[in-house]
Amino acid sequence: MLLNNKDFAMTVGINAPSKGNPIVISTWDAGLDANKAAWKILSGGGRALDAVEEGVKVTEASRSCCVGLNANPDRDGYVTLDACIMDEFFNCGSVAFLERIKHPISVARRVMEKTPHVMLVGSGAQQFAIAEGFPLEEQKLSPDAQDAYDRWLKTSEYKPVINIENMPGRQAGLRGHGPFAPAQLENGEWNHDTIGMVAMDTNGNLSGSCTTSGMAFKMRGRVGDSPIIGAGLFVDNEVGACTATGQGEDVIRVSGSHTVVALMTQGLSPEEACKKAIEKIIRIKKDKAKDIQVAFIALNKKGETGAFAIQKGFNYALRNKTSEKLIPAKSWFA
Ligand code: SD4
Repeated sequence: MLLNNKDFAMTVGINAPSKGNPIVISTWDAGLDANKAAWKILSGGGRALDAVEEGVKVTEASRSCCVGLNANPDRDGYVTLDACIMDEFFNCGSVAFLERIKHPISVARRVMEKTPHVMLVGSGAQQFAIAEGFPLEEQKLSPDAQDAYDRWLKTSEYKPVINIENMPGRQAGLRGHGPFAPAQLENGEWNHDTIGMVAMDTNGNLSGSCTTSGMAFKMRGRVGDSPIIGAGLFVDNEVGACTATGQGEDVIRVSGSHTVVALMTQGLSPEEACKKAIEKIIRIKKDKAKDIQVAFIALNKKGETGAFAIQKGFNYALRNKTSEKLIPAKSWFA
């Protein structure tokens, strides 16, 4: 039996979309500035897709550890960027391992709109970006990234030895579980701060974006969850949208953002759905869960939002007609 929209909404426990009440949420405190740019579009009646692109472009252009060309490099000293975008029609576009392009999110959108593909990577993605008129930026680390990289080189015992990747983190002199991409940086901060954004426009349509430089000092060529549709981002315009931040490998293995949206389809609230997906990761990782951070934020068709993280300290930024704020997320570990 085919369900019409109303039947479907009842089946999944979701009411008619909250039309006329635009909203945007995004990860971490950098989301506050990103939301401002998104809000300009949403409050003027613009499309959620445009809002989530313009929003995260603010972070891509800013001084950031973890997003855009000013961010930390991979272990060989190159900044490599991952991004994806998804609209209300299941259209999606993505780039990964992209170098020297300032706005990977806009290249991802061009992949979505101008090619028959979903994902372009590496030199092919860069070639496409240049052909589309994106300037090729200088290959140079920002002063902050150069400092962080120089410090990391001193302490990491980085030796490009065959199979060194197989060495346990401790032997390689690093904390955490990724030999060359420590889960926590030397100052104790988690090694990530990706921006993921999901929004609903005045027509009740949803879109999302996600953009990152990935884990600092990652292996060259490593790609995380952020450019992977279903992992770092997923949008189902009948139900809701979700985006992820944190240890990408552990988001990918549970198709994190898709899982959250699927749970919302079953009637769970955004927070309950994020929590269940985090619990799945906790069950898989067992004792190792205490060494990683993963967080999800989600928005449903009613305009309700929620989040859940493995570790405390994660927050997300929300903007709608009545508020502009940072919301601390609940977490598995207190
Ligand atoms: C990754 N999920 O590449 C990204 C990193 C991240 O905040 O979230 N940074 O695994």
